Amino acid sequence: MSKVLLLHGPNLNLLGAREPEIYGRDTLADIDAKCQARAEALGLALESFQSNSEGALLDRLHAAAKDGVQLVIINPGAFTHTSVALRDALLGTALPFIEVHLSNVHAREPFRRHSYLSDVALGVITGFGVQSYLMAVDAAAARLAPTHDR
Ligand code: CA2
Repeated sequence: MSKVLLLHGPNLNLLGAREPEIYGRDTLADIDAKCQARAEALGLALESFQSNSEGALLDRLHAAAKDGVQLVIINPGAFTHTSVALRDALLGTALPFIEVHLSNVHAREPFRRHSYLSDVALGVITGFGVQSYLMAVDAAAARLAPTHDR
């Protein structure tokens, strides 16, 4: 079974409580459960992890690479726009990854238009709420299938 890691960055543990007009009403636990169900249906083993700490996210990526994780789905939260360290960890571990965002980062403040990760991601899904994550799980399954269409 292919192993996929779902990583959530800072403040995403607050989902469901505030700013539902931007981020929707699902809690992080709801999102994890929906992704887990989709992954299971597609034959993927999915683990998820959230941290508000950049170092903890880097350590989880390093562990994932050693642990045979084949693909990462990541919502880096605000670290998207700030973190060279996260970019270096993703490149350094050589883990292929899909960047996801709940909101459309291109339709918000100008500083959200720049990502330190997008140019080295397999792809970016932004603006579809919880569907962004589910589309990423579908894309991961397609990518990890023995013969995938490019
Ligand atoms: O749209 C996304 O998924 C973001 O990655 C969310 C980040 C933001 O910094 C990115 O630009 C886009 C923020 C996550 C904060 O989540 C909250 C949830 C509820 C209440 C407050 C913040």
